[in-house]
Formats: sequence, structure tokens, C-alpha cells
Amino acid sequence: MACMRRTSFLQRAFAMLAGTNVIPGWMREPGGTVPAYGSPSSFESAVARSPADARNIALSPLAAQRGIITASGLCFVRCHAGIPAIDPSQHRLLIHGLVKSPLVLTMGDLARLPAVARIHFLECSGNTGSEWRGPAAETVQQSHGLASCCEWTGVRLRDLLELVGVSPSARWFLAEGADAAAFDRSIPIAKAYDDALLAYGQNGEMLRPEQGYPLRLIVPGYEGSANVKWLRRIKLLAQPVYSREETARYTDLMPNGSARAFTLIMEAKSVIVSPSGGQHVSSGRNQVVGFAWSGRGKIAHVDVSLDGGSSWRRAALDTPVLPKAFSRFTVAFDWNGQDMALLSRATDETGYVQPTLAQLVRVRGVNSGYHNNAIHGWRVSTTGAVSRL
Ligand SMILES: Nc1nc2c(c(=O)[nH]1)N[C@H]1C(S)=C(S)[C@@H](COP(=O)(O)O)O[C@H]1N2
Ligand SMILES: [Mo]
Repeated sequence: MACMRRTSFLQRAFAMLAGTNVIPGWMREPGGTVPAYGSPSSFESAVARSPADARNIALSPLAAQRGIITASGLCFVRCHAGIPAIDPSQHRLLIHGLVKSPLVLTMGDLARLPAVARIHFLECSGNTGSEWRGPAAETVQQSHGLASCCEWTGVRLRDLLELVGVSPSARWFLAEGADAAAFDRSIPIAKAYDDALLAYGQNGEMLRPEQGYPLRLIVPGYEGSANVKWLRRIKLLAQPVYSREETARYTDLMPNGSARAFTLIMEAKSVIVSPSGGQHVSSGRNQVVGFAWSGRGKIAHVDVSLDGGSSWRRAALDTPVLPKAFSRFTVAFDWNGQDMALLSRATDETGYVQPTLAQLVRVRGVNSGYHNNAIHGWRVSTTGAVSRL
């Protein structure tokens, strides 16, 4: 019986391929020429950052991301004064402050120094910030779209610090951008000696203008804002500078009225991107797909629940699993019209477990704004429609 059905399927398939009226247009004549610098297929026009043409914020369409690397043109963008158009031949990097010999470097000088390429996520500490009081966003782009993951190529900051000779009294460094905001952050010097990079490359090409062309700081695992774009100055300091950015923006208000400052490390977090809000599940075999990341190192494992947290199963982690980078996880499931509540929970190599929103709120209250890394989920209804859990 099965054999009969298979034969008739093959007969139909051959008839379809042989029939001249079903040969598609793109097989009838040679295709187009090769663009000098390529763009996505025109059939992918629905894949877009949102909102379009914003000056200061744009969310990455995480549900359309096909691996751990975010396409350069789809990375989230956060700018405090728009995107400057910097001529790299005019750009200079000044390293000064508590150093023996201050230095001004051109992009050419930087290009001649040894470089490394590293894959790291970036996440704005405001990501998922609208969900402190519970579900608010309908799609994963809205709830988690202030995160992306790229390969960054550049010079180790510690190599440059060796060139200038750091004074023993230096404990911090200030990084400042060449945008109209002259955006700056203060960072502990230990990060410079650990894994900070001055990056000019992104996913194999030069940085995109919106990601900091021609030079940005990459402080792996630290909140997005510490990764200063359009980098023009590094100043070695004994104390951090409490600039407007530090005091007005990047502190977390606690329930007792105190504020946490320099909460730089992004704790482990995960999110399911498929199925996710706005999508539809079809009958039969399906895959849960998601991303997990930790600012403290590698993801150790991700657990997924299909029943709102009553039971958990270990997700498969796709390789490579890299420190301070997106890791991709999957779990297969069969859908036969049942209502489902999907959750994901990441654990990193330090043993830190992604908390529930209730656990987070118990410690931090609901006014901290930043650093919401709570467990998040989606509901699959009996129609297959996916919405926020
Ligand atoms: N010079 C400068 N650097 C900046 C910013 C800025 O406005 N100006 N925004 C910061 C913030 S808040 C974030 S979250 C990240 C965003 O990096 P991306 O736009 O490359 O995703 O850049 C940081 N670096
Ligand atoms: Mo940010």
C-alpha cells in the first residue's frame, strides 16, 4: 500500500518536472549579474529592523536570524545622537591620562597592529525593559530585539596600553565617542587587560556606520552602552567619571531607594525565537529554536518547558558554544492542536541560572529599568497561533 502511494507520488513528481508549463521563469533564461556589494534576496523584504528609519533605536528581527551571527545589516542599533558619517582618514584615537607617553593613532596605525577576531553578543541593558511588570511585547523583536551577535576584528586594548605605558595609579579608563553626543562610559581597567578590543571589523567587513565605523570599543559580556562606538578617546583614570550617562542613565533604582551603578556584566539570558509571537505552528513535527547568552562565559545548558514550567527538558546546544556569544538551542516537539506554554531557562558555566521574573522582582523591584534577564515564554493556542505567555 505504502509502495503504491510512493510510486504514484513519484509519477506525479516526474510529470510535474517534465511538463514545460511548470518550468519556472528563472529556469528559462540565464539569471542576473553579480552586484559589486551584495544585498539580501528581494523575497526577504519582510525581514527588517524596526522601527524603520529611526535615528536612535532599532530592534533586530531575531526570529529571522539563521545562526549565531546577526547579519551586519540587521544588528540592533542604539544611538544617542544619530549616526555620524566619519571619514576614516580624518579619524584619530587619542590615548592619554595616567600614561607615560600619550598617543594619537590613525586608522592606518591601528591596521598595522596585530589583530584578533572574536564572536561576541552585544545587548543593551534596556533590552526587555518594558516587561518588568509582566508581558508587554507581542513579538520577540519587540521584547528581545536589543541584542545581536557578531564577529568583531580589532586590536587588543592591552596591546595599546603596553605602547603608552600605564601609570600604576590607573584603575579605570574612560572611552569616548566621536558622535554629537560625545557619548562616554567609564570601565574598570581589569577589563582592558582581560578581553577588551578596539574593533574595526564586523562579520568580515569593516564596521557598519551604525555600529561605530570606523572604530569601536568591544567589552565582551558588558552592557551594550559600555561598547562605545565611533571611539576617539581613551583616558586612563584613578576614578570613574560620573558623567551624565553614568548617573542619569546607567544606574538601576532599587526598592529601598538606593541605586546600583556600574552593573556592567550582562547575566545569563535566553529566549525562544521560534515559535514566537505572531507566528503559527503547523501540525506534526516542529522545532523550538532559541538563543542563549551570558556575559560571564559559555552557556552550560538550556532547559525548555512545553507546559509552563511543570516539566523541563534539556535542549540540544548547536556548536560552536563560545564564551560571551549567542548559543543556539533546539528542542523537537509534536503539535497536534494542544495548548502549549513554552519557556526557556539558561544556565551558564559559572552555574548561574536564569531567574524567573518573580525572583528578579523580589530582589530588584520593578523600577530598575535595566538588566531584565527573566525567563520568558510564548503560548501556542489550539489554533496554532503564537502569542505572549
Ligand atoms: N558613541 C556612542 N557609543 C555608543 C552609543 C552611543 O549613542 N554613542 N550607544 C551605546 C548603547 S546604549 C548601546 S546599547 C550600544 C549599541 O550598539 P549597536 O548600536 O552597535 O548595537 O552602543 C553603545 N555605544
Ligand atoms: Mo544601550
